[in-house]
Amino acid sequence: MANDTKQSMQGFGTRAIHAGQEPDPATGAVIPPISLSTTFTQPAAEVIQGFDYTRAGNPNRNAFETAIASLEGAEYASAFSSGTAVTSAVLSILPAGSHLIASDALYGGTYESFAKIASKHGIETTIADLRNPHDIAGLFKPNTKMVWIETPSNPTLRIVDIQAIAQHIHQHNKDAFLVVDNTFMTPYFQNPLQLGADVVMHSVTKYINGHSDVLMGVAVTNSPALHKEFQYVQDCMGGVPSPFDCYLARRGLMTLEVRMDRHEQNAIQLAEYLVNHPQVTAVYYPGLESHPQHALVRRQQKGYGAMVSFDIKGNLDNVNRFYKHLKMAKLATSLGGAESLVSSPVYMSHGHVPPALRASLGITETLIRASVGIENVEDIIADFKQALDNAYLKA
Ligand code: P1T
Repeated sequence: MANDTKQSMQGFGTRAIHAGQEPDPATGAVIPPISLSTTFTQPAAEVIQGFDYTRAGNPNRNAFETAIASLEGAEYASAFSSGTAVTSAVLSILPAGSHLIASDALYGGTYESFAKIASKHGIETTIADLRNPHDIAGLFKPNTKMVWIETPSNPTLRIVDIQAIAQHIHQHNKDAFLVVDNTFMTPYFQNPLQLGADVVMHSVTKYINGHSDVLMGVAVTNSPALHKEFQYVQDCMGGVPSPFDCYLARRGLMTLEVRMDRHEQNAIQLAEYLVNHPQVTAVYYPGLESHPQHALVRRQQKGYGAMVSFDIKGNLDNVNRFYKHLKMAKLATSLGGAESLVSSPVYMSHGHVPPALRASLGITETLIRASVGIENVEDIIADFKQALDNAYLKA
């Protein structure tokens, strides 16, 4: 769906509430209703008035796509049924025999899409540490069509310099496009298209919907050609979200700014608490001055986000005792909801990533990933404190 440029001068929070969300012309309803109909009547065989079939487009999907395009400062957005469906959609537009370059620090499922699915269809992937952006120069092949980076990365919050990578691609390999997985940042904290990326993808499942009750993804771009391809994939591969999910995600966007501010305030305080904890051996959080890429973080991001990973002393027993004693935060996959969650990437989000690659990324048995929620921060810190204390007491 194309963005309404009229609204592009308004503030982020204003666009998050209004972009693509006009009152329903039929009833005046301020919040447009959920359009469940899968089909729309046509005035003539060859004429479509707005919509024809929900796989190709739907009023609720339009509203969501218009809003997220506006928030990324983009022309176009295409919603899919999950973040992973976006990855599949992007892979499906690459010609057979293509080569892609991906940063090594990726969500485990994205790694699997490249290493285990795309490889079956003749697409070759080079996985590389791209923290030094100049390293990419030696990786291009004549058939390199795409570079995919995730920054900050899941779960050890590594950063890739989007602008530097984009410059390399656009100078040396004009055929290739750059995709940035912006899930951890949301458009509120980072806008990769403005740094030279060609496509931004989000797992909408996370902060954008924000309430752990929708599975959805989106690809955002300023390229009419890429947008046309994504629209074609929506219609011809069919991995589109339901109207109800689009409605919920559009609703989630209305509070994105206030949620992200609160998430981040809480995360900063939890990270600072953990840094000083005697049982914590490492804290990964872009907002800490001790983050090895903090200067780049400050240049490229408008905020630090709310994912905090930390390594603790001991072994898996201590980790499981920590989980068992948490009273509020839940041990669960996923992130970005209002509630605080914790997880063990080595067994959960990155369980299928090869052990050597996991080890090089700092994903150990004692690494705990926290999605810091928007509860009262004293309660979050108190919960982590008592669970950490208990993790080391003899049973
Ligand atoms: O779950 P899905 O909506 O398909 O999105 C996949 C995805 C893509 N990119 C990033 C950075 C992600 O974190 C995810 C999903 N991650 C988890 C489910 C997790 O627990 O890390």
